[in-house]
Amino acid sequence: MPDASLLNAIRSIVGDKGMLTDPGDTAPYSEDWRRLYHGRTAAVIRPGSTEELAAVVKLCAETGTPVVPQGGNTSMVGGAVPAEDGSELILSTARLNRIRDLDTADMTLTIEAGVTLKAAQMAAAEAGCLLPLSISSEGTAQIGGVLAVNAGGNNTVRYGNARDLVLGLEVVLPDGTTWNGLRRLRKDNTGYCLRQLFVGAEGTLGIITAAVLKLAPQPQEVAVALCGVPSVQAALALFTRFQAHDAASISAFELMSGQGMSFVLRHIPGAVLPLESAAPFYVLVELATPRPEAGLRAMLETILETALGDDTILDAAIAESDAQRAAIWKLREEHSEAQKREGASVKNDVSVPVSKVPAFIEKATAACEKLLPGVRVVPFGHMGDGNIHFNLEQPEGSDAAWFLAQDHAIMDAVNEVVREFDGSFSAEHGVGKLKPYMMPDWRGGAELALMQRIKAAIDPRGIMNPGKVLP
Ligand code: 2HG
Ligand code: ZN
Repeated sequence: MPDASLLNAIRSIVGDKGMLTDPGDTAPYSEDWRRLYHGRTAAVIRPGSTEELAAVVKLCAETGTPVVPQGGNTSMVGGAVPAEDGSELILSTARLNRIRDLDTADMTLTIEAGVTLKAAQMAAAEAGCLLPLSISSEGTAQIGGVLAVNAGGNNTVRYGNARDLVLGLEVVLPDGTTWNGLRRLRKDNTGYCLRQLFVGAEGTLGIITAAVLKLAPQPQEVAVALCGVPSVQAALALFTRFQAHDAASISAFELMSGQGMSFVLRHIPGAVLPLESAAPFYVLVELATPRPEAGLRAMLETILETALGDDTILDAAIAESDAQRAAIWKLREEHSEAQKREGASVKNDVSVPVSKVPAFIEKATAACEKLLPGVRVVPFGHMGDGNIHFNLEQPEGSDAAWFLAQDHAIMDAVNEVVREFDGSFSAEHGVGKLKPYMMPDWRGGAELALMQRIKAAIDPRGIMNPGKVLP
């Protein structure tokens, strides 16, 4: 348990404004967004610089005090919550929030871990560039956490995951040493690629304090449409059609279900379906190009007209303004919030090969309905990259605690189908505290053993985000 002398020593490093100890102040940091985990901590430490953060970690290393790195605390898998026994300190990166450099010739952005993804996107846009990473929680999620979990999101189909955007990193290691790997080179073949070790490690190997990210040219033309489709198979056929026309212009291809959309329309103020009638499934397609006058809008219309003609889609609305574009995106991005307001849910952030998405959804739906009659299946997500949020909402009128107690049975049933299609049990949310028990089954043998050896080598005392990722 962190004692008073350690807390005083930390206070002398970060000052009063860098430390919260009142239980009322630390409570919001100690529980996750989904309110699945309720931890406790003696202090939330908010260093104002990498040097301060490193000095705090050094003290923690010397005293064997475990730390939980935390950014915007938007994890869906409890990745940033402390243990219930109060033994762990929370190390928040929120005050490391400077943009250190933006270079339009190198097309790089060098930023500190506490900058929100939204602020980073805006900084890029002001310079006429695009930071091509977009996730529903981008207003709150911070770059450090986004990289620590290797977030994916809406634009993976075009630009890859967070991992693909990282050129360099600055990391405070578990012994308090700072590794400055903030290089901005496009080619750098010098041994093991250490930065990729920390991306996706979910804070179990060290704390990312700054990063160099790749920028892309800002789109000059963007076209967005919402389509009602009769089935997931039809959504896949539509995707294939866009790919055949101009794969490089697809910047998002998102799937929603009639069930999920009904929750959004019920719970999210201002949400309106811009189609004549409800559909079994929906697709949000976004095309974008940095080339001016590329004729994207015309291409979108042509493809959708053909698709209407042969019943691949039932209906479509093309956004005519920025406001309409935002309104269509809102229908997709508010899915998590709407599901939360509807009641208790069990989430399965899974991926399968894109071609298998329809069969996966069909089989997983049947498996869940058999396991729990009345359960409401809410599949949605990033169809263009094969990442489906195969979420389940509690049966209407059922008890939330009873439903949540079945989470392992539900996740196991879904994962069985995921395995059949050679997918992954965690596509973009990470492993966190929720899924380490799945690791031996999915990543057992040489793979898990290697991960455990890496963990032991870099964090021999096991003080970095204990209980996360590894079983
Ligand atoms: C999204 O795509 C997020 O909106 C959250 O990854 C998904 O709530 C979820 O399961
Ligand atoms: Zn997602």
